[in-house]
Amino acid sequence: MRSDALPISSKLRYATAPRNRDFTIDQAWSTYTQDEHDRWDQLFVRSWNVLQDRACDEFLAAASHLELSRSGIPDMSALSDRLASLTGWRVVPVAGLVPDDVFFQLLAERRFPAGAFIRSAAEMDYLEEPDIFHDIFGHVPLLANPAYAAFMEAYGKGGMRAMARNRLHNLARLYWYTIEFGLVKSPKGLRIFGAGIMSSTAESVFALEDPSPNRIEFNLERVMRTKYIIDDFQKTYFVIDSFEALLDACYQDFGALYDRLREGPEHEADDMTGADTVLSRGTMAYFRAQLTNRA
Ligand code: HBI
Ligand code: FE
Repeated sequence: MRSDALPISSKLRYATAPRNRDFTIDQAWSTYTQDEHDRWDQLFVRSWNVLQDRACDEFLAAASHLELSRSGIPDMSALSDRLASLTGWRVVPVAGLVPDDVFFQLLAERRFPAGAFIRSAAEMDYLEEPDIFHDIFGHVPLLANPAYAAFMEAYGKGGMRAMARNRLHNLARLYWYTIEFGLVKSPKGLRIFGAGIMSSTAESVFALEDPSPNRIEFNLERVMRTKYIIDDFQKTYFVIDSFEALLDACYQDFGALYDRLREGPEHEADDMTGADTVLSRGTMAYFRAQLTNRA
């Protein structure tokens, strides 16, 4: 290699690495370049500052306790030892998105798959496939919370049943509106707990402070009936009372619920229904401006 040649992207490096039957790979931590470690540090500092007084206390406390920091990409094995001593969860390296059934099997075993690659310098604000910053910074701290940890394991176990009953799209909406984009009440006001929000500084501000989106109290069936947006901020954020309350609402056989979901309405991402407990009705101003910009 010429000394001025670009190093192979970390995404490609892992995509071509040998893979185990459960889709896990070797993180090969010593192969990260200084640039890649620096990119983690930049992402970390930026998010950490924005998330003070925006992320839920459980997230901030656990991130510190697990020693997530501005000192380079974490070694998943050492991080897993710290996490496992709290809730038994481990974080395992994968090359990228894994098939749904593999994903559910890993969660059912309290193993969270994390992309081993880090985004390129051109993708600091937006990327399509979850990288190590999203997966570790966004998802891992709350796996230290016992109720959240139990919810994720139950989600993995429920995934197989949802697939067998053709209701995966409904279950995926639950994951989306809680684990990825959920808000939680706190004595000091609404706080972020969703990993998709945590790993985006722009959405961390938008989700809590912008007048555009709806903020509605979490209701399991309502959420499972609601479509979502994958390429922009959410039009509706659902708000849970606590991780215990989320676990309680979902710790049931979803069979009867899946039967009901075969009929009745599907809601658009910005719909409101008469049964909603609305915390703030969005103006949707941001989304109208987007339409104009894109036209
Ligand atoms: N694989 N690595 C990885 N990470 C995910 O979040 C993930 C996945 N495969 C499937 C998947 N998510 C979703 O289809 C489920 O949440 C439904
Ligand atoms: Fe995620």
